[in-house]
Amino acid sequence: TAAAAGSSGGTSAKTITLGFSQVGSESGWRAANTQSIKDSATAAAITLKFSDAEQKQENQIQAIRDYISQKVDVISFSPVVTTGWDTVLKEAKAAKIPVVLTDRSVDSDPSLFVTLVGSDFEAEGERAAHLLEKVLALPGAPKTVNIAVLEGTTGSAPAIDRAKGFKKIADASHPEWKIVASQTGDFTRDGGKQVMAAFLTAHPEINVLFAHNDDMGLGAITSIEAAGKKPGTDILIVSIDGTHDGFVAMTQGKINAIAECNPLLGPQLMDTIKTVLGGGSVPAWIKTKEGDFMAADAAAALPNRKY
Ligand code: GYE
Repeated sequence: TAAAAGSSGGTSAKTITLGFSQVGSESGWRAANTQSIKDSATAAAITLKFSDAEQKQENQIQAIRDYISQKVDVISFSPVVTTGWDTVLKEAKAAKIPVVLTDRSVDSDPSLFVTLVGSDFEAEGERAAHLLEKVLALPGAPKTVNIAVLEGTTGSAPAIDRAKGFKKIADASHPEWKIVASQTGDFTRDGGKQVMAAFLTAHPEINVLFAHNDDMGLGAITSIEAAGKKPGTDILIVSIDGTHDGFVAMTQGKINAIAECNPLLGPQLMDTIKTVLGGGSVPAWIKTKEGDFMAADAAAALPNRKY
């Protein structure tokens, strides 16, 4: 009846429109994350407006402003860096559009967003350090440990927190670990390749590489081989993510261990959005479960990897 149609209020299944601003297309992890978000929005019958910020904060701020003016129901984004978000988050709040962060967090007043769906990066840094302990306990491992670090994007939550977690374990238990070089490779293969080439020239004593993601580790492998050294043997490598290509490099013995960071956040994100828009409450941080892998486990695990 007309009356029923007119009073469709609260319980009706209005289609949700989500405005999502992605970091960029910098890595294999990111490609899997983007696919997961697109697939799970379709599966959840959520209309997705998607934009790629090409690793630039100003592009993300612009995308968020566009979503506010388009009056989307909810905004989600993975912030490139941790700082500089207060103004635009306040604009979303004033427009009564909830913001659900995913993957990376911000350094802002926590009342400006509803929750974060993503990983514990500091724990990942600690796990990478513990994996390095295991790698260094294998036969033939060096006793003098000269570490090169390929950092993620400067100012990003995963770069800050992975460095912090790794340092925590190194400082607490490993006076024999020396970080001889540490620089950003921007989470890209090319960045890892370029920076590692420079490291190898300046610091021929490097015998361990901690890469904040697999892609930079894979780029570094190219430079290590070009310098006539054997990745995984002359230079031990531990990285983070657990992408398909990272696992392949482990099966080849070129990466020694990987701390997994799960990019398949889409289903949890869509569930969270539905709960939030339905008036339900959610925890301040919805953490992702992840595993640790040594090269010896890689061949058995590879067929079951989802990204
Ligand atoms: O590790 C890296 C990507 O924010 C967890 O971003 C993510 C990181 C991931 O570029 O590969």
